Order: sequence, then C-alpha cells, then structure tokens
Amino acid sequence: MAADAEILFSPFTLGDLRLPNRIVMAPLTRSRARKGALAPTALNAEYYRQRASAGFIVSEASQISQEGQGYVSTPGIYSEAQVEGWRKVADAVHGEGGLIFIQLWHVGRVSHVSLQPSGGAPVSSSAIAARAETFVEGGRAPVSTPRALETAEIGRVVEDYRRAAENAKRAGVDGVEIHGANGYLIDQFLKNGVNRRTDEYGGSVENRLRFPLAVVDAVLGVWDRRRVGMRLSPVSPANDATDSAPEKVFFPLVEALGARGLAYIHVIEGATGGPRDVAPFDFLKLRKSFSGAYVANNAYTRALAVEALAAGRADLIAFGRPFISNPDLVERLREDAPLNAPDPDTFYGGDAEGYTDYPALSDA
Ligand code: 8OZ
Repeated sequence: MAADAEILFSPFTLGDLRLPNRIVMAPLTRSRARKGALAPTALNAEYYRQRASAGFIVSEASQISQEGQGYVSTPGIYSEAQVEGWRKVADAVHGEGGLIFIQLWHVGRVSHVSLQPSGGAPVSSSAIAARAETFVEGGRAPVSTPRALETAEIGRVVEDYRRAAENAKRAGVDGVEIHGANGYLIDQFLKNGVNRRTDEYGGSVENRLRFPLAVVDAVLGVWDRRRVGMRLSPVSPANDATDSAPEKVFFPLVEALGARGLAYIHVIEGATGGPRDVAPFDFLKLRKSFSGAYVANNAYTRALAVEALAAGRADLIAFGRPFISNPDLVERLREDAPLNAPDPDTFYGGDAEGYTDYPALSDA
C-alpha cells in the first residue's frame, strides 16, 4: 500500500461511532424489495452483509410512506413487515461488525400515479411536472404531474418522516440519513426552480428551508443528533430540480444543520453521476461552514479520494457504483487491486444476478 493511501484506512469518529476507515457505501437504489410488502428480503440482507467492511453503509433510499414511493420495488420503512425486513439487514451487517444507516426518502413529484395511494397525483411543493422518467411495473414511464401540498398537509408529511425515523430505530440500524438530494421532495422545497409557493414554505430562503428543517427537527425528536446525517446535491440538476443561486439556500441550510449538531452532511459534488464540474459551487467553503463531518460523493476514484482526504476537503468518501460490483471494495482499495466493472443492466430489479454474485478477491 502506498504510504499516502493510508489515510483512506485510518479510523474516524462519526458522532459517537468509531468507523474503521473513511470509505462509505453510498445509497444505491437496487429495486429488489419483496413484491407487495416492499420489505427487505434475505437476499437484500446478504447483499448488505457482503459490503459490511465499509466504514459505514447508507442504505438504498427507503420511502417513508406509500406516497413517498416513486419507483417500482423500492423498500419502505413505514410498515411492520418493512421494519422486520430492515431488522434482518441490520443484524446481517452487525454480524460482520459493520454499521448501517437507513436513508429516509420521499420522492415528491418524481412518481407515477400507478404507485400512489388510490392512483392519485404525486405531491410536491408546486404543481409543476418534472421532466424526468421513473420505473413502473412494466418499464420506464414519464413521471406524473403532481399537485401542490396544501399548507395544512405539510405537518402530516413531517409526521410520516418522524414515524419512519422511529421505525428505523426499531429496526435496530445505527442511524438515519435524510435524503435531501437529487430532486426529491426536500430538494423540491429547497430549489426555486421547483418551489413556487406563496405560503410560508416558499419564496424567501427562510421559507424554503422551513419544510426541510421541520423534517430534520422531527427526526431529531427520535434520534440522537450524533446518529443523523443529511444528503444534499446543491448543483445537481437530477430530476429537473435546479436553483438560480444554490449558494444562497445551501449555505444557510448547512449552517442550520450544524447548529443542530447533525453528525454529517453527505454532498454530491456536481451533477449526480457526473460530471463534477456542472456549475460553479464552493464545496470547500460548504464543508468549512458545517461543524460536523463532511462526506464527499460523486465519481471518486481511489486517487481522488486520497487527494481529497489528504487536502482536508472531506472526512469520508462515499463510493456508489464501485460498491455495486465490489463487495470487498475496502480490501481492493487497500491492496490497490483491480475492480470488477458494474453491469448497468442489473442495477435495478431482478434477483441475485448482478447483485450478490460479484466476486470478492478471496473467491479467486
Ligand atoms: C437511481 C434510480 C432511482 C432512484 C437517487 C434514490 O438518485 C435515487 C435513485 C437513483 O437518489
């Protein structure tokens, strides 16, 4: 191992948790929950168990309610069967000495009527359809036009987050990550390209932060702040969510998260999945304006990760696609061994193929 790469394998204290290395498994939608119940299965538990050598795992995004679902076969965290399924995942990861946070997700307008309660319209900050696609039973489909949440309804959505946070706790995971990125509901409130509300949840920065911070505060009513993180994508145009001046909303947001003592922010630097340089944004300044840990994400390689850690631009690096195809990514990075290439055809849906059958070095 090159001496300078050692930093990737140095321990880190995240909140009250001792992580064995700086390598985070990023949340990855794999769409393999049990049909009907949308609960994690034994196969899902095996997939996470195989990847338990990560410093910590962030689970695939998990909807907090049926309304929060936007893609077929993604797991939820709102029913008892789902809590039971997540408990099996948590036990499997803990059995290997690993740590796992559940990512709490509401897709907002990135959904389709066929996935919604009673076939109704998805909800969002405003009634503006995203130029985006989703996966429904049978294949791809354009997302449906949403309706704007009524002011009086927002408390109910916040309560759905709170209950999901409680469910995550009952499932025995180590913490929760609030999904505030990639154009889903929280991002739909943050970004002014989507949020056109005229009530206290839209307009000024203070107003656009109101729903996201209400969600954070509800989660903090359940979880110790040292076990809560939030994922953000300030400049990513993912799912058609953009802002005319992202620094004006994301700096105050991150300062508010720091004031609340959140364990970490998990930042997608650039456009989700690349490119990294999609728009100017001072991510180092964002890191410095937050008092907790900074998890950097977006197409990091081993060399870029080492460089970012060594330069103090991040505390932890989240890897996505490399974790799909390398269950032993930590060992491979340690040895600087070749990586298995991921197969995009098996990213979403299906069975063990392209999921739990990628070989570890020790299988050779
Ligand atoms: C890929 C496919 C479906 C959902 C995200 C939860 O982008 C997702 C997602 C990614 O955050």
